[in-house]
Amino acid sequence: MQLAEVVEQTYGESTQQEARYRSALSTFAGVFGPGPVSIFRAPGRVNLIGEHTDYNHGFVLPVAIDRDILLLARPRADSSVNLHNTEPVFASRTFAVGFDIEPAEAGDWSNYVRGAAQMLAHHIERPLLGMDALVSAAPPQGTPRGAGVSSSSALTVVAALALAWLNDWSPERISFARQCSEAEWYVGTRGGIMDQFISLLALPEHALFLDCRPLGNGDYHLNHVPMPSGYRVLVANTGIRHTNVGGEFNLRVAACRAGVACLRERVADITHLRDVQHIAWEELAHIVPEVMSVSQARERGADLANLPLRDPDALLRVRACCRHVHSENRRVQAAVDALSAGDVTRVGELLDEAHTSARDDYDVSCPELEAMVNAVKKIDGTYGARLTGAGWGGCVVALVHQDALLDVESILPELYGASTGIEPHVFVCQPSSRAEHLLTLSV
Ligand code: NG1
Repeated sequence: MQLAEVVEQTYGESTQQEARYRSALSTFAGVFGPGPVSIFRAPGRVNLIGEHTDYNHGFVLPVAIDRDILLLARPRADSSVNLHNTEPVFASRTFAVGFDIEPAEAGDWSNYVRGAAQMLAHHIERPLLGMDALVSAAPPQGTPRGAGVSSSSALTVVAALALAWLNDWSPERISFARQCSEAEWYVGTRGGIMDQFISLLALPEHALFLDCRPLGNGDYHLNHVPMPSGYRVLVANTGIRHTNVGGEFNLRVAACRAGVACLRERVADITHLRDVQHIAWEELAHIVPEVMSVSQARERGADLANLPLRDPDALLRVRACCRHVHSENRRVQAAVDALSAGDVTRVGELLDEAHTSARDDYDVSCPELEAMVNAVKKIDGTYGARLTGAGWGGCVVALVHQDALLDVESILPELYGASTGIEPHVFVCQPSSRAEHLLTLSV
């Protein structure tokens, strides 16, 4: 197949995308010389609904977005990985594939590729070939960074996919997605599985229902849910960068684990809030105290090991946090039903309820997220609006009818800017396809 055909198959007709690929190919030839080159891509994602459920073994419903990372690669005869980036702020890097790859300094872009390479070295039981590789991830077609659309996981996935393919290793996708999520721990965060799963398993025009509870055999229950035609996914970045390394994220995790300890009174041996999902909340609420301190939660038997918590007197809003997780899991299931029935109005209501629950029960909103949600709601043709990702900043997600796209792109930044003084980054996307090797050609 020719490049133009592959690009059209992946994005629909797009002269910008074709120009982006041609420019990356010519940069590759300039940096690494003429010869064969293989092209890989991995999409970023946005979570439609299912927030703070993944680490409670609950449900999520992400979509892959049509903003992706390209990696162009040629295998080497040795184990070196030579990395070049089309954006000059990301300096070129070299390392050797192996069991124990030395990390670059914290925050360095190459660490995502190092993590992927080290993971593969542990899974492929033979010496691995390295690669000469060019990464192209610049917006607008690339995944924006720090915008809550998981550009980091897309880089991990595309690097792992390329190295696996160049080394003739074709793993089964679900276990590969799990391996990629573990590969990302290399950079020092202990994230969940959602981002790598959606990047590797997405279908065009579908969301992915993912049950984050592993089945005994290492498998997961997942289900592709068709998105209604004529609608797009709106992602509106507040411009407030959130970080999960501050103490608040861990306090929410601790509140859930405290809830688990208390709920053992009702169901012995439970390990995650997921284990009480089948019981009506009204039967559970009184078992969970409204508030507990970190030290009270420990005394009650909460498993807070490996969770850095600075202040033993910090208060955990245990009942409200557990209520959020319980109700959110049910909303995810209801959203799957509504999407499958093409009932966009119902999906919008569920997104709105999810936002209220995240704000009032989980307490993870902030004034800018509220301003963005309110601004989105003022535009006809939008359905629901909720914070997506951990909260405290980042993005709002909504569904939008295709007839309202122009309004969204012009009016939304004005409305949000007027109430916050911040110029937001707003984009509309179509659910995209999974990470793939697209083509091998000569330059
Ligand atoms: P974001 O804020 O998109 O990085 C974080 C967690 C997710 C999930 C959400 C809340 C990491 C890397 N990511 O997402 O796994 O828990 O918060 O739903 O920890």
